[in-house]
Amino acid sequence: MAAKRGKFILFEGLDRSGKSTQTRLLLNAIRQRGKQAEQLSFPDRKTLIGKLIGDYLRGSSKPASSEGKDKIQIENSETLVDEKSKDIKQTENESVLDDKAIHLLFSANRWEKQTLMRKLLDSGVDLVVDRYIYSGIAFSCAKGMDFDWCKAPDVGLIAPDLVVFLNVNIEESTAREGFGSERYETRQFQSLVLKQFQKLEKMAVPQSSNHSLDVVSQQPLWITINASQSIDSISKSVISYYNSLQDKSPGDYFIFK
Ligand code: T5A
Ligand code: NA
Repeated sequence: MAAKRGKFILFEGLDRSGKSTQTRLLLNAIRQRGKQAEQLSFPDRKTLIGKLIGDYLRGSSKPASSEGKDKIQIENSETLVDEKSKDIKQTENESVLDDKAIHLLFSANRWEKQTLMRKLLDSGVDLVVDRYIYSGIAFSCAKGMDFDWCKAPDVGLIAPDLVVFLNVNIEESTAREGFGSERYETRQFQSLVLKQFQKLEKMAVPQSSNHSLDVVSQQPLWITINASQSIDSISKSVISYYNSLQDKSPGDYFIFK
């Protein structure tokens, strides 16, 4: 075990807010100092669970709320079920998963990485993570699901030392390259998700607080950065927050409550 554990930095934000870009830049900055750092992204689409999630996300560009309506209509109409049984089976294979089931899969995808994450942190390796618990809660609550229900499966996970919320203007993120190719990628749904992230932000330790507060409150520090700035100036702010994080010993983590 290393004398100091690695730091756990998490990027959160709407789709196309620049998380992957900033994850890569922070990772490079840490490595340039000769420190070990690893990147993790959630969902991790390479695991068995991640493959199911990937199919779900690619399956439809419609937000789940509108899909729910279709499902109820199908369930209530026997004739429609007879006529369309083939279609229904096919749709099931493609992308129909109950909102609660997909929520639990996203959470399970985080749990399946916990042993690895602890091992890396305890051996002094920094973790730079692209989406985690907060995306899990924000995207599901944006469908109208209950906050406590959504939070419950993630309770007990290692929480990050620092959450960097990339606060992008929706007009801008939805105009960025590639937007609209996956489920959840509609302007309307993204604005519902943003409201949920803003609720989570209010519950976290505010940016202006003295950093020692994070130890007292046992909560990760949350900073919100204007993600419409240049890639370079966002990266500079992130690195200065990273530099101000306190050292901790192996095994000494925040645990998500
Ligand atoms: N989800 C996820 C849940 O519902 N529950 C969960 O528990 C979890 C973990 C996963 C989806 O699943 C949902 C949320 C998501 O809808 P994903 O694989 O994380 O999706 O995909 P995205 O979030 O869409 O990730 P992207 O890679 O598409 O977006 P990023 O990483 O935020 O953005 P990035 O860095 O790739 O940048 C996008 C574009 O913008 C440019 C980049 O060059 C790139 O072209 N860009 C900027 N342009 C101008 N100014 C800046 N500052 C810029 N920064 C980046
Ligand atoms: Na996306």
